[in-house]
Amino acid sequence: MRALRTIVDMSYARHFLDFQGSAIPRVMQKLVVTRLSPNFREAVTLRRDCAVPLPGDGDLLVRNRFIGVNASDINYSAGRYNPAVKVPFDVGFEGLGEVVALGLSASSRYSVGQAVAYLAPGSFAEYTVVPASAATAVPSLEPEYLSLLVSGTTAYLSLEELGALSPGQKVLVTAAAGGTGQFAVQLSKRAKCHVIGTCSSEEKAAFLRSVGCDRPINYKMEDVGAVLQQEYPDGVDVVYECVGGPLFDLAVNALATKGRLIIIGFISGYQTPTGLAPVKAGLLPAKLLKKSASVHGFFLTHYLSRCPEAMGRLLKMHTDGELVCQVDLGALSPGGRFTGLESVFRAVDYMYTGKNTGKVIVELPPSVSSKL
Ligand code: NAP
Ligand code: X1H
Repeated sequence: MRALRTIVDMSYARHFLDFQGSAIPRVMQKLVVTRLSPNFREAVTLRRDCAVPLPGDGDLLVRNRFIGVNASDINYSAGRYNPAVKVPFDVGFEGLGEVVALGLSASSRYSVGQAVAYLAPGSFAEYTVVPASAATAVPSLEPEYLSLLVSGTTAYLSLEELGALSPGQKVLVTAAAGGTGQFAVQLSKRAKCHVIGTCSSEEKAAFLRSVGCDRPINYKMEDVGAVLQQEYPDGVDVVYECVGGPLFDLAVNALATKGRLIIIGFISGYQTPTGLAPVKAGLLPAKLLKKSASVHGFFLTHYLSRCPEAMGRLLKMHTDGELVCQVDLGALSPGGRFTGLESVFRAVDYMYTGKNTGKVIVELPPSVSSKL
């Protein structure tokens, strides 16, 4: 009944609606793409006078408490997802917060006050309207749960659909200490594989060891190609490839007979004008043929129907203490913890200087998001 009343009140007297002591305001802040560019600071503007949106029948209105930063936020702000897109448009793929209002048909599965994580556009805002089908109930408002949503499910589903992992196989993960790489490492260990992970610092290498990575390679200190040739002369069976460019070429060369390389992304190219990270593709057909090896692309959007199942499995592993969800809220970044929408800019910069360990997450404290 409370849910029904809430949506009715939302429509007619939004300003006066009371949710557990804090009103839903009429206006809010959000980040908006105002100019297409992969330079996030040039592309995106913080707007302070936006109307708080109303949920439709099948929707939730979520007050965001944590928002997830993804490498591809800059592909989105560059208009690469949809070259026909017109500015202004909302940005941010995922968030975690509490349901503050909801539509009638959404009230059969969700209720006001519930903690949810969601995968839907426009999360870089104080409030976001989310289709109920894009949300997952989570036990509490902890940022760790948000790391599972895109980053965790990407690793889970890509390795399950395309990895064909079996015990004893060798798995190479690039950007292994990052948001999604950390899960690829742990899920591969869980499948009893030998895991090699590339990263850019000794701190990240130590983190990788702590989550079971057998052979962290700090590419600032060691030559990745040489390590792979000397220590893995028979090659690696699976590559979870996030970086692109020269690292992609090294990974292709390192594939074992019947090896599978999964293209998760190519972050080393995203800041360039084309967004691409060139590889030596000319030799690729011959290299793959000689080894009966294969290269697969994986894009989470094409596997959304399997996300609830993946999220359920990952949540259980985490609750059972079998999966570390490393989150990076910027405590060690220049300028400190990422708090408030204005700090999304710093969080993107931080990711692109390669400093993050785990999933980059920005907190929107309740005092900020409930301000009238
Ligand atoms: P992330 O791995 O947490 O952060 C980026 C990491 O990549 C950095 O810490 C750095 O680690 C490395 N890096 C950053 N800039 C780089 C550059 N210019 N050149 C080389 N390495 C750089 O980010 P994420 O959001 O989880 O994304 C990782 C990859 O997964 C991206 O390619 C992203 O597009 C992809 N992804 C794909 C899907 C999908 O559906 N296919 C879903 C989620 C993410 P080190 O230098 O220590 O390696
Ligand atoms: C409809 O399918 C797609 C797939 C990818 C539409 C757009 C893209 C895209 O913009 C991406 C993308 C998305 C997610 C991700 O994790 C990585 C990437 S890389 C990328 C892209 C980069 C440069 C381009 O010129 C084209 C696409």
